[in-house]
Formats: sequence, structure tokens, C-alpha cells
Amino acid sequence: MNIQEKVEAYLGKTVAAASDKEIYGALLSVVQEMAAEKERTDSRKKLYYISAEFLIGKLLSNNMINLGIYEEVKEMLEKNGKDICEIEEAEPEPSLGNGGLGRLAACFLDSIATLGLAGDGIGLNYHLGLFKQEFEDHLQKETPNPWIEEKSWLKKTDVTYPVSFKGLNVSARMYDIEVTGYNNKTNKLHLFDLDSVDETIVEDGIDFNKEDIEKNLTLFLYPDDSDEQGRLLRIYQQYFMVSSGAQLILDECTAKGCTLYDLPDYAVIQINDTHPTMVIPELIRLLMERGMDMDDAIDVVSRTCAYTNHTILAEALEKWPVDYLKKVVPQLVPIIEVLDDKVRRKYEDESVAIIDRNDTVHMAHIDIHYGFSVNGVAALHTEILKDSELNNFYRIYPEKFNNKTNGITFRRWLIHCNPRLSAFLDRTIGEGYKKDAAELEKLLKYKDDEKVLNELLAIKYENKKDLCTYLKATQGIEISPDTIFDIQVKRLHEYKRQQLNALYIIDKYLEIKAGKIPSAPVTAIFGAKAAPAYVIAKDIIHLILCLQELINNDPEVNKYLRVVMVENYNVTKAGKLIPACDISEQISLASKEASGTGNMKFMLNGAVTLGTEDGANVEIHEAVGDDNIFVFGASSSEVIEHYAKADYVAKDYYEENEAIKAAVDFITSDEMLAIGCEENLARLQKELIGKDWFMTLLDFDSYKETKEKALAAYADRKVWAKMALVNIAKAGFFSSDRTIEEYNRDIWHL
Ligand code: GL4
Repeated sequence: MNIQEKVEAYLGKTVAAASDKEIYGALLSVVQEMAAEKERTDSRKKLYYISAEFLIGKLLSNNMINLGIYEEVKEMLEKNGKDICEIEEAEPEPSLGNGGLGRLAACFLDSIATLGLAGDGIGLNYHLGLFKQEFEDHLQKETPNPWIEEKSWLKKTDVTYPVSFKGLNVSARMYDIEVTGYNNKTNKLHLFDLDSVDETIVEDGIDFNKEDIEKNLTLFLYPDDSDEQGRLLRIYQQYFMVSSGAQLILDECTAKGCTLYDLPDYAVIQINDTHPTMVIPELIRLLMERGMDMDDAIDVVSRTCAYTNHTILAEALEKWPVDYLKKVVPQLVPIIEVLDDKVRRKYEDESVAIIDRNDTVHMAHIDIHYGFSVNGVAALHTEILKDSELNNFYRIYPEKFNNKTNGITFRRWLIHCNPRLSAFLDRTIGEGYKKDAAELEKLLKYKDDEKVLNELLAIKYENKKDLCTYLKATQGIEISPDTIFDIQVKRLHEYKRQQLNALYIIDKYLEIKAGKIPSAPVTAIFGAKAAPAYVIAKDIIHLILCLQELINNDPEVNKYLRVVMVENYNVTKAGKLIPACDISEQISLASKEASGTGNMKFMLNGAVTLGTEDGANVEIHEAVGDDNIFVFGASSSEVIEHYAKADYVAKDYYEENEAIKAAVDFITSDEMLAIGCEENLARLQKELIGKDWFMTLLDFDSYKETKEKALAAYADRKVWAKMALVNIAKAGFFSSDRTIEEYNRDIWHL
């Protein structure tokens, strides 16, 4: 049967007569069938990547690319009067992740399968996802994001595991999603769920009864943890994930002949941040239940688990009061106490203890003592872990520490999202880069080739036009492809400093109002969700939405400057925004962004970075050289010193710098208050003057100066095209295939 016949067999009618949704459903079945045929026969050793998030994005097209049928299907649809893009629209985007950490997990699964490695993901099946962002009165409103339809990528299995909480026994059911490799075998993403979960208990936005665990356990990713019930629910979720995951791992290994004493020969567990940390005590508990003595169990588990640290922000390094654990998973408490006791007997240093003097359990400390590898996610980040954040641990275990600079899968972030650019690469440097990303460097040969440079500019222009059409259709916003597209899309956080970008926009607005006309018109595009309980982050969204309203409707200004805040930014929208970008905003306070991966996606798609020396920006800078990136701001060592000395005073910058004062004052100007809400705007303004923990004002001048340089450079189209070309050519290092090869070489040994 050819593809059309297969699809029509599922449809029970012709493709021409079917709706987009029906065709999507039929293609899903065809793809699932093909993927299942390529399922790997288990090898002896397997990687288990445990993560609270897998931000996988829509799967149909990527699976078709990986299975090698994308072009064939596209043509078949065309012949029948259908457009593959419309079919893609019919697929809901799975809502199983939050930001970079979850998207990294998804890129990794793709690369693991593509490299032919045996490695499965383990996570949770959140019915209502993170949340869906809607804008109302220039404010973020959260609503549920249901994404599971009757026909979906989830395959319900018969596999169930008992999970016991204090006073509550439940049965975890496993759902599987096939993970296709590019021209290679299929792995799996195992998502655990509870049959009794009930979406109807959610009311009034995303509120629900946090105590009804049987009904709420897998409703949302990161449920509100501003109260104790919310924090306990997170522990329920984490334990549910790791207990079912651990049982799955032990079952699979014993089925292959593992005696459990040789577990490290059969399994390696990568713990993605601290959310899955309880897998360590849980595995110890399960091994003891199966007859192993405790010291052996600790030894076996310590040789099986490896930990990735993704942040140095204290708020994200989880700590749970022992009391909380006693309320939810009392069976783990005596084990964690023994783990702590062993540490305390060996090391006097209080800072490396597992349970601190306030009876709080430091999850990362469990990972570091009882895992065999600790890695950071970019060179600078790993150095900061070794030199400061985790220095006390590094001195004990220097051999455990290693760096694995993040990467992105080029299947999604180039071949799928930018077909124009990938077709251009195919005909210019051949298709080798699809398997070996380093081959992108072949492009360097053309850096003075006018025809090639013009082609690159033309591709960017077409992509920008597509984005204009999309934004008009989805949000009714009108922008012009003849302006510079300056894009900052990522989760909203003060350390990422969307507020710095916003202050620049205010400054520009004031300049235009004062008669200083900019040399080139700019469209500033944002996309960001803020955590529902993160007040200042939501105030920053409010500020941007108010600026959008004010500026886009001011005929004096909107010729030169427009602002767009994309609603409900997600993987699908990223795929439309990134190929259309000219300037990639990566402006976090140096030392705070562990890596960033958006920075890599933009570079690969020919955008030029405007960024601080932070995270992987540092490595991007090294790769492209000074001439092909715009770098500004305080260095990470300067920033770390400011924190150490506590000598940064935002108010001084506000009072001594006229432009800063004018921009900050404008936040509560009459113009703004006519649009926005005084409470939010005044609170944000006060925060910027009185605290500014992430040093926005410190870098304002150098940001402005460097951004002006970037905007001016854009005018010389040939020079700009060359910069874009160098960025694409040097992006090979940031392929997640390279990252995964390094994980396997240094940590997993599959
Ligand atoms: C993050 C980092 O903030 C981000 O820089 C990094 O790229 C990502 C993947 O390693 O991990 N850490 C947390 S927490 N969320 C992230 O996105």
C-alpha cells in the first residue's frame, strides 16, 4: 500500500473528501503503526531520563520527518487539494512542559533515538498541562490547557504499579508515546497517570481542591505552591512519578536477567533537575524490599543515578521540610535520615548535609552525594557550580563534576520550522548536515558570495511575511516585514530581564516623541508566560501589553516602533517566530541563565544575538567571533561580586541617569495609567527603583548603546547577511546530537 492507500484505509473515505481533523487522525495512526514497527529490541543497558517536564510540541510532522515520509505525505496531500500546514493546525500541542528544561528533555529524546541509543523518558501525563495564557485587560489570565483528545499519541498500556502514600494507595497506569529517531529506531516516553483523575473539579480559571489527590494528582504541571497544600501536592506528584518509574526500571532490568546487584550494567538514570530526586531513596527502598541489605542498595543506586543541574537560582533548588515528607511519603524518611547520617559522619561541613538544622531536606544534596555524575548545562554554568554554588561539593567530589553544554534538535528547529532555509542548505552544501551538524560549516565558503547572501536575505524576508500573516490572523496585530524583527521569547522571569527590553522601548518612544527619529523601524516582539503566583513577572507582562496598546496606536510613533506580545507562547509559536527573527534578545543578568536554548535556535535560523556573556551565549560568542554577535553588560564575575558585596543600589542608577529616570518614571505616566492598572504598574516601578534584584538598571546604558549598534548594522544588508550566514554555519556545535554523544561518552556508556 502506498501512503494514500494507507491513510484512506483508516479514513474509510478519500483524502479529498475528508476534513483536516480526520486526515490528521488517520496520519497519526499511520505514523504510530510505522513507529511501532521500528521499535527497538531491548539492548542490555538502557538510559532512563526522568523528568517532570517533556515539552515535546506537536508530533505529527516531526515524526513524519524522522520516518522519512514527510515529503511524500506533503505531495500526496497537495495532489488531493490539502495543505499540510492546515493538517498540522488540527493537532493540539501537548502541554507537558514549562520552558527550556522541558524542551531540552524533548530534544534529548529525539537525539537519543536518532543516535540509535536505547533510552526512554519517564514522566507524568498532565491532563490540563501547564496552563493556557490569555490576555484580558492587558493582564495574563490562566485557564486550563486540555490537550488530550480521543485520538492522541498516548497509548494506554496494561502496565500498572501500586504507589503508596500515607493513608492512600493508588495504582499508576502507564501511557506510552513513541519517540521516533531520524532514520533510526523508536524509543518511548512513558507517562504515568491515575485513572481516577477528574478534570471537572477545576473551576474559576485553574483553581481546584488541592487535597483531593485521587482526583487532582495529574491535572496540572507545577500546580500553585504558594500554600502548604500546593507544596504537598507537588510531593505527591514527584513521588508518584519516581515510584512508578523505579518499579518500571526494576521490572525491565530483571526481565533481562539483571540480579539487581548488577543494576548499573542494565540501567542508568538521568535525574533532570531535582524534581525526580526521590527516585534515589525510592530505589533504595524497593531494592531492600526485594531483599538487598541497605548498604548494598545504596551502593547500587549510587552507581546508577546521575544528576543534571539546570539552575543556580535558589528558588528552583528544591528543599522540602521533613514534616512534609512525613505527611506524604513517610516510608522514605528513615532512608533519607540514613543517607544524611552517612554524610554527616564523613563530612563535618554543615553546608553539604542532606537534612539541615531546620529539618529541611536539600534535594540536590541527595543527588550529588548519591549519584555518580553531576553536570551543568553550559561551560560558564558548570564553572559557576564548581567555583561557587556547589564549591563545597566540588571539593569533595571533583571527579563527579562535568559539563554538558545543551543542544537543540535540528530536525525540529531547522528542517521542520524553516523549510526554506533547509532547502537552501540542501542545494548549497548538500544534505550531510542533517546527520552531521558540523557540516554546516561548509556554508562559510560562501560568506562573500553575493548570490548566496541575497538568497539568505530573501528567505528571511519570506519568513517574516509568514509571521506577519500569522500574527494578523491570530491576534489581529499588524506589523511590517520591512521593519527589524527584534524578538525575546522565553518564560517570564526577572533574571531574563524582559523589563530591560521594555525600558529600552519606553526610551525609544520618548525619543521619537521628542523628535528624534530612529534610523530603522523596529518591531519588538515578546512571548512569555509568567508563573501564576509570580506577581512581578505578571506586572512585567502588564507593562508590555500596555506599551503595545499605547505605541501601536500612536501614529506619530508606530511608523518607527511597534510592540507585539504573543499570546500563549508555546513550541508551535516558537516554530513560527524563530525563523522570522533578525535580532535574538538573550539579555539575562550574567551568571543567572544556566544555558538557554532559544539562543541556539535563533542562531541556527540566521538571527544575530544581542546578549550578555551568560549561559551558552558565551559559547555562541566564541563560535561566531566578535564580529557576528552584539555583546553587552556586566560580566558574570562582576555580577557575582556585586551580590557578594551587596553594593548594587538601583536607586543610585535611577537618580543619576536621566534616561533611566525618564523611562522608569514613564511606567506610571498619565498615558500609561490611561491604559493600564495603577496597582500593577506602580508596584513594578517601585520594585525597579527600590530593589531590582536582577540589576536591570546596571546594564541599561550598555544595552542601549549595543542595541543601537545592532540596529545600525542591519542597514548594511550585505554585512548583516554575512553575519547571519556565519551564525548558521557555526550552529553545528549546538546540535543536541552532539550533546547526547557527550552524555553517552562520559556518563551513560550505552
Ligand atoms: C533551565 C535554565 O534556566 C535554562 O537556562 C536552561 O537552558 C534549561 C535547560 O538546561 O534549564 N533551568 C530551569 S529550572 N529551567 C530552565 O529552563
